[in-house]
Amino acid sequence: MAAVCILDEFEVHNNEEFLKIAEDLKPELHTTTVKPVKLLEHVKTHSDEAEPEEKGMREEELSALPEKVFKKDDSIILDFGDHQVGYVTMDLESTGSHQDAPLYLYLRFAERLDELDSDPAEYNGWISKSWLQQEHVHVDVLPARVELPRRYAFRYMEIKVIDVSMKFSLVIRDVTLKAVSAVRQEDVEPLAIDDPMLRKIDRVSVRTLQNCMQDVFEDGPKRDRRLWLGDLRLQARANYQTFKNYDLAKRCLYLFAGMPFNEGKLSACLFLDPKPEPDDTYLFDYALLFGSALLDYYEETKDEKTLKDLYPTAMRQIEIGLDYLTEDNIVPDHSDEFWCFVDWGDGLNSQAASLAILIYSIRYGIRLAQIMNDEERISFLKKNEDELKKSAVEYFWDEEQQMFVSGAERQISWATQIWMILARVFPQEKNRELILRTIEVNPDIRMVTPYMYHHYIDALIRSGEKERALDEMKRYWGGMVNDGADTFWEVYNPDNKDESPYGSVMINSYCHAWSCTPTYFLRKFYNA
Ligand code: RAM
Repeated sequence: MAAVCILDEFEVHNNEEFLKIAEDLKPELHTTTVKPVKLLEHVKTHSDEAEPEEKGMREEELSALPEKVFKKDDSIILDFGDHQVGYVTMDLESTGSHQDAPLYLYLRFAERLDELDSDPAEYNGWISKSWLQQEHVHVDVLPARVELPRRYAFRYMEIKVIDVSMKFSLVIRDVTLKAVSAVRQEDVEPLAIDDPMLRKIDRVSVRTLQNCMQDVFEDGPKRDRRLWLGDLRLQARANYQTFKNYDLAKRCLYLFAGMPFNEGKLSACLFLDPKPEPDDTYLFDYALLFGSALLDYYEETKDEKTLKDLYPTAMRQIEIGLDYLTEDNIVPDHSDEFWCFVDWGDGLNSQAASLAILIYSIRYGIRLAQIMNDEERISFLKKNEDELKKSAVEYFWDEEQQMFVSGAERQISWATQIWMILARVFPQEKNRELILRTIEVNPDIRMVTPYMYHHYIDALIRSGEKERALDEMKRYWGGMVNDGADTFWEVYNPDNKDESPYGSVMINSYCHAWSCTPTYFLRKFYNA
């Protein structure tokens, strides 16, 4: 389990003007009515020993649903055809004698069919099991229209009858979903690339993004359903190439800048309800990357008012980052805390990557300062950039191994090399050699999240390895497609498909914003 860094003192300084701008940009959600496309049933046959034996699934047309009569322990799985986010209504009736007892149902919602094979009662991860999408529902009087109050993220809905009575049975007349999103799929231009796998990857990316675009850019509509700064930066990039909903990006940037804490730090994530509030979690890298998200937004929109409003916040994050430097001009090693995210990999030492992310953020800061004609800041940042690049080489470059190391144990990881490449500590040709060497050496400390893979693909493209970047996208995101993804996942480690940062894959999110960026790469760098 990651040690959670809870701040001793946490003082929020709301900027009401910024929060008002964000509130005024709150989107009206589009709604779509969706019906299941088919029914799935576990087929149970009896062997000679009379032991029931699972023999896979039987598929049926949706039209068979109202004809079915459900007794105690009967169940059915409704397949909604694609990943959905929204609100479910069920029309239920009884058949037989008068309903002489409440109907008692168990409902489960799953993003992937496999999830239904697991038992939530066995969940023992370290984050709340309340995220598991399941309900127990009593219905006292039938017929009834049951409107479930919660929003679910799912493709499959399982309905199990815990009990009816000996005298009546259940009939499910209809189940309907009101799907919600801030954007509509039809507003996205088709991808102008013929490769069928890349087209699939693009389609799944766009669906992932759409289902995460709600009141804000959520990280995952199943979990955590909130606005994380690191996720926002990547979602916004994908959004600029697809839905182009600039208002939602602007709203999220103002929300972060509207709720700094302590000496001006940005929180790693925000809650929206009952009212906007920052989480008491600071992540060094996420806060620094605010400037990169702001520059992306400005380059897309040329919205000078927003740039002017939010520029001081971006600069403050860099100053705070610089304040952490040791006498040796490096970032201290906080790898035993949840302090600099980088990736969810077990045992990853993030010290060198933290420094690289600081250098990367300074480069973005310089570009912002240039647009603002802020000469003083430009020279201050350039000086720091040069010095930090020197200390990165001095402390973390291992001449013998020709790779960057991190922490007292001199750990070699994929993440460290990738962030040093993105920080442009070396010129492009040397970066290209480094990324190729990393691929060849394949350090044991691997990447596990699509968030880190995004930066890997970025590093390949920036090092002039565009074709290889395409192959790697096909291998990684294509791997999820081949494993049945309708939307891309929070965690995908091709070497360990049961990987979960939380102690159980049951709680992993299978529609996760930070995984949607192939559409950004494909449309920005490869579209005809
Ligand atoms: C998880 C979420 C989120 C991410 C953080 C660091 O809780 O998956 O997307 O940004 O980790």
